[in-house]
Amino acid sequence: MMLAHTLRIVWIFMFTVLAVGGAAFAEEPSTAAEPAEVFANQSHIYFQGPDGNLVRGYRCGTPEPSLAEMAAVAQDLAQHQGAGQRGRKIGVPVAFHVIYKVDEEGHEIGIPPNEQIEAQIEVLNQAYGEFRFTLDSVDYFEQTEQEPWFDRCYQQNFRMKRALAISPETTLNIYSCDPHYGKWQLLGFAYLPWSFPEDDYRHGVVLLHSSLPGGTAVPYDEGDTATHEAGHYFGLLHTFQNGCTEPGDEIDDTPFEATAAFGCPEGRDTCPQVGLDPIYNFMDYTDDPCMDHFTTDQDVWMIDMVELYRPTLLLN
Ligand SMILES: [Ca+2]
Ligand SMILES: [Ca+2]
Ligand SMILES: [Ca+2]
Ligand SMILES: [Zn+2]
Repeated sequence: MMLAHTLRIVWIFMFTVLAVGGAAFAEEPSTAAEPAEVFANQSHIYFQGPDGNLVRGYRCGTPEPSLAEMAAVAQDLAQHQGAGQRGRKIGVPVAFHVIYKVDEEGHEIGIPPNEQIEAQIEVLNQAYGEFRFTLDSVDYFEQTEQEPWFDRCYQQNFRMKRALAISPETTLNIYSCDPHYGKWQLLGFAYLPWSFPEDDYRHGVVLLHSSLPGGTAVPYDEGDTATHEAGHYFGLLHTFQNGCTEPGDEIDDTPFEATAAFGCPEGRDTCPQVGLDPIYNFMDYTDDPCMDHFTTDQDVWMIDMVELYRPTLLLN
């Protein structure tokens, strides 16, 4: 691939990070929202595990914004003199962090092939009309007893990111690992752009390593988990946010949807408002072969959110 020569492969060994980690984070909350709240109303999904058996889990662990939070965003937006269309794509350098473990027999678990990482960047570029993603760096972190961030990259995601994040104000940090909530596997999660300042290490996208394009997590194996989670990173909400009630997902050209759609339920229509459910949209919960686009208004919304909350990205 043409980007291969630009890769900086940085091996981060356990003790270099231990020196930075340690005691400082004991009182830090593990996640921004109570996990019980995030998953309270979610239906399970099933997908293929590495051994071919079905795994039960959740599609997305991104915390939903409250109505008060959305009102504040709407107010920011109303005062915003956005250009709306910029005429050129916004550059988004990606720092890709591979978190893995070594099992008792010495096998490395959770290291995606380089081709999958490069294919993931390509999937993002195909999905996003307004952004141009480039793979800026790839680094590898082997989990330790003290820093078990392959198995516990959800619970300890703030500690992990604090140790590994690279320039969050100019760079999209993506972490691949094995996120769980209790016994449930997560495909991925992110935080909305107004959740923290733009240079906060807690931003970024965390992915199940086998959700990369060509991974084993069928039917979530086209890399659309990253597309979906990056959508949250750029401020998009789920298409079923607020159900059939205003303001929905804040996007005019995505029809209201009562609940998340799974699989690919053609013709689904769960809200009385005009339009079929947006089941092909990247911000629903359908299978990767089903979801295939963002809408024009979602593109405009993401640019507005970058202008409001990630202005430093515009300097790339
Ligand atoms: Ca909508
Ligand atoms: Ca409808
Ligand atoms: Ca797809
Ligand atoms: Zn989501």
